[in-house]
Amino acid sequence: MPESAAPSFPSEPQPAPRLDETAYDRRRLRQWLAGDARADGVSRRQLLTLLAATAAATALPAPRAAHAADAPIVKPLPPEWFIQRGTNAETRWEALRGTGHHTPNELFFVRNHTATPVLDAHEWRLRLWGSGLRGAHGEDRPVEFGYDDLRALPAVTRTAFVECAGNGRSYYTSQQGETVTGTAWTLGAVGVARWRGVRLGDVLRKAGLTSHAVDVQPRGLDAEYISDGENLGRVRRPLPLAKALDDVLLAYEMNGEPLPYDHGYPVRVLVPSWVGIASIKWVGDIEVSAQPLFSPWNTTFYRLFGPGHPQEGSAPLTRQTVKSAFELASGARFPVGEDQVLHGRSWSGAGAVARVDVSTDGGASWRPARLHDRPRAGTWTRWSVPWRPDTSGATHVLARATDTAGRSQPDVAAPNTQGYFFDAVVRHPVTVV
Ligand SMILES: Nc1nc2c(c(=O)[nH]1)N[C@H]1C(S)=C(S)[C@@H](COP(=O)(O)O)O[C@H]1N2
Ligand SMILES: [Mo]
Repeated sequence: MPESAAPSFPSEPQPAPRLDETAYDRRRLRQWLAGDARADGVSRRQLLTLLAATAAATALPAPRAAHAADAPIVKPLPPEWFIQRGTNAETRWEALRGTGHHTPNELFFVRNHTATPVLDAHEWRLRLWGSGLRGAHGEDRPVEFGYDDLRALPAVTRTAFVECAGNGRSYYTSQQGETVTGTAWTLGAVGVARWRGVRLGDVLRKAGLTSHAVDVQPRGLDAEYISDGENLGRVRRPLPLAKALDDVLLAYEMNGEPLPYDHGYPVRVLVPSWVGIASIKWVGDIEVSAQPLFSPWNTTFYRLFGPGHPQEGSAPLTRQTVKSAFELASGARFPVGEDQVLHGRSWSGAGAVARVDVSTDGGASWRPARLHDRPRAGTWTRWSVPWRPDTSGATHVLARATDTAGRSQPDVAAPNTQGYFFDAVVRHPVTVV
């Protein structure tokens, strides 16, 4: 999404009669986003900033339809922060150096099956329906909540990572020689934010949850997903009721700001410690079912297939594995004989990371890293190690985390056809000059 991508058209449509400048300005910005307005001499970034400000600050009615942006991702993606991968954007780990425990919203990775829809919070409704609710709440007769209804419920805040199940996928190929399908992420499909919202459990109970309910299935308002020519419908994935009632949020804030468009505005599901696909963005409805549910996202996708796994695939993926990353570019260069401090972060879906060992000699010797966070479940622990490289040449730095559940990163990750759950120690190339 280069800056020059701001669309311009030869004939500008005449603006509608202007009743209210604020409302009109917001509509104009949306039209621009949809490629229907000119923006000569104004930077894309400036317009996006305006757009975010009006979305956060105004409560005026706007057209119901979601306008698909002219690019799959709305926010700026400067190449020093992101690696663009199709409809997705991977955070560069070197850009996280010095950013604090929480990933700034502007730096947070984006995983979109299609494109970010630009929704209006005050037109938005959350619809709950299904056989697990009291009363006859079919899809045509849902229980509805508006944005203000959710905002009026007790709010909770929690720090949690969102990580794609395919994070680290490219290392199956580069480190293990395996062929896998899917986005070739390195380690930047993860971020930590402070999420604020309401408990999904509170909303389910208000909607009339019965003791017969077993699964809930949130569904996004983004476009239907076409895979290999087949329309799989809108992104949706069943969540067992036990998890839904445990620690799941319907989040409307990220790091103290309204959710950015790309991260689910106005409301997303946030499922702590689980694979990112569980955290449905732009949630529009939730089926509450007395029967178990299936979707492509817990059958075809997000199970482990291939030799070493059951024919029908593993159980659906839930908690994330253990991983570590250096806040360092691949191939970073260091002067010989000078004192360095290497920084990184480690995280796990099964518990806190309370121990990290680092090697600066390609895995020959290891020493414990100093931890910079009190280890907490559901988020990462930052760490550092001093290093004085004494011989020039190419080498690898490695980090191995151990979580409080006793899981440690292996040398080799269990291969699977779709390249999920790469948890092995990554050999990070560096050069001493
Ligand atoms: N509606 C919807 N929700 C979605 C997705 C999507 O494409 N559409 N992608 C999922 C996947 S695979 C991941 S990893 C996370 C990424 O969240 P982020 O883009 O906020 O980082 O969102 C999940 N929720
Ligand atoms: Mo994902």
